[in-house]
Amino acid sequence: MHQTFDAALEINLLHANQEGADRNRDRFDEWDITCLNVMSSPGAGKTVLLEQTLAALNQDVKIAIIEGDMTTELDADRLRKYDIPVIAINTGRSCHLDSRMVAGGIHSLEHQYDPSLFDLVFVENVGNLVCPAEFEVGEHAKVALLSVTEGEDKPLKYPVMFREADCLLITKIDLAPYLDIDIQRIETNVRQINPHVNIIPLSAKTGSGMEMWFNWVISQLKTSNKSLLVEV
Ligand SMILES: Nc1nc2c(ncn2[C@@H]2O[C@H](COP(=O)(O)OP(=O)(O)O)[C@@H](O)[C@H]2O)c(=O)[nH]1
Ligand SMILES: [Mg+2]
Repeated sequence: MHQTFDAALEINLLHANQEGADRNRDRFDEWDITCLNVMSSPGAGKTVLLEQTLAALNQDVKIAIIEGDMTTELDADRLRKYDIPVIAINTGRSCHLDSRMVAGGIHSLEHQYDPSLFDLVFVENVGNLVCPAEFEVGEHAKVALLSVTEGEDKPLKYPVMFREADCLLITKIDLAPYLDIDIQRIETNVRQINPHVNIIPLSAKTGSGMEMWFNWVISQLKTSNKSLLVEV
């Protein structure tokens, strides 16, 4: 009995969230903004990735960030150093951003800036490999990170995240020589769940693979400027 009630509640919750996500996406579309939802377990390298992406693309692409964190603004403060709008959202006890919270972020952005000036909004989701994958926020594409320190089996154990991802970044590959990890095995496990996902192994520390990532980001822009593509 309880289970039926819980299942119905969950369906309603996800349905309401989806409606909110569609409204958020309509807003982004109105302003020709591409929104990318960046997700991973805590510590996989989301904020470092965004810092380096800002350093590389900020001159040519107008970027804003919606930064989700349970309690602090530590990541938001790291990203504010790049002199771009960073809207911090504290989710409290919730382990993911939902579309209502991101609608609040869009509202703040709209209130403080002219949103039509922006090309790209990154959402850094709360560090969690499960819940964020189930709650769309109005993104145009989902980016999942899996660091080599997390193990080859994670795509099989947390399939929703890896099924939903449009782009999978295998991060911290500079650490692979020190670990008992087979990057090819990670790729094979991901492809079992999501055969056509774009997979980019990279290291924010050595820079390896970063240009492929920047090119993928540029390819997602509505106002795509091919001259920004980097030769790899
Ligand atoms: N060795 C190595 N460390 C990294 C790399 N990317 C991130 N880190 C480190 O991983 C830790 C967590 O990174 P952070 O970006 O805060 O992860 P987040 O919690 O997913 O936002 C930090 O100590 C980073 O310096 C990488 O490519 N190589
Ligand atoms: Mg972070």
